[in-house]
Amino acid sequence: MASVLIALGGNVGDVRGTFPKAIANICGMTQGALVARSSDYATPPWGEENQARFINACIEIETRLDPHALLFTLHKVEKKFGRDRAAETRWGPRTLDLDMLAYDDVKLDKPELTLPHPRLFERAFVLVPLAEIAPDRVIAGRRVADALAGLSTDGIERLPDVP
Ligand code: A4P
Ligand code: MG
Repeated sequence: MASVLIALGGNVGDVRGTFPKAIANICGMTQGALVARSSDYATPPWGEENQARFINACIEIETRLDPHALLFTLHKVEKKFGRDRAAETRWGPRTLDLDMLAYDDVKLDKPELTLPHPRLFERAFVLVPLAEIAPDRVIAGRRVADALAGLSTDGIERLPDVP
C-alpha cells in the first residue's frame, strides 16, 4: 500500500459540506483507507488575491492505485463536485481542488503529474493542515513542520469541527 498526502481546497459553494463527501468518494473510488484528516482551515486567497477566502484541509490515504490512476480518480471527484476546468482561471475560484502532495517517496517530473507537488513549500494554506496530520513527514528532504516554520500563517484560521 502507498501512503498518499492529498490537499483539498475550494472557495465556491458549500465547501465544508463538500469535503466529507469528496473524501468518502476518494476512499471509495480508490479502494483506499483514510489514515488521517486535518481540521478545516479558512485561508486568505493565494496567487489571485481578489477572490473569496478558501477552505483548505489535508488527508492521508493508503491505496494500491498507482500515481497516475489516483490522479485520474481525483480529477473525477473534482468534476463530480462541480469543478469545471474549462471555465476557470489559474489560481482562481473553484468548488473543489484536489492536489496530490506526495505519494510515498515517488519523484515524478511530468506536466500532468509532478511529485512531490512543486509548490507545496510555498504555501502555508497547504502546510498548516499538513503539519496537523504529518508534522514529522519528510518530503523532498524537508520535514513538514520545519518547512511551515519558515512561512507566514497570517490570516489562517482553524475552524471548529462540523458537528
Ligand atoms: N498536476 C501536476 N502535478 C500535480 C499534482 N501533484 N497534483 C497537474 C495534482 N495535479 C497535478 O492543476 C493543473 C494541472 O496540474 C492538472 O492538469 C494536473 O494534471 P489544476 O488543479 O487544474 O490547476 P490549478 O489548480 O489552477 O493550478 P495549481 O498551480 O495547481 O494551483 P492550485 O494551488 O491548485 O491553485 N489560495 C488558498 N488560500 N487556498 C487554495 O486552496 N488554491 C488555488 C488554486 C489558488 N489559491 C489558493 C488555493
Ligand atoms: Mg490544483
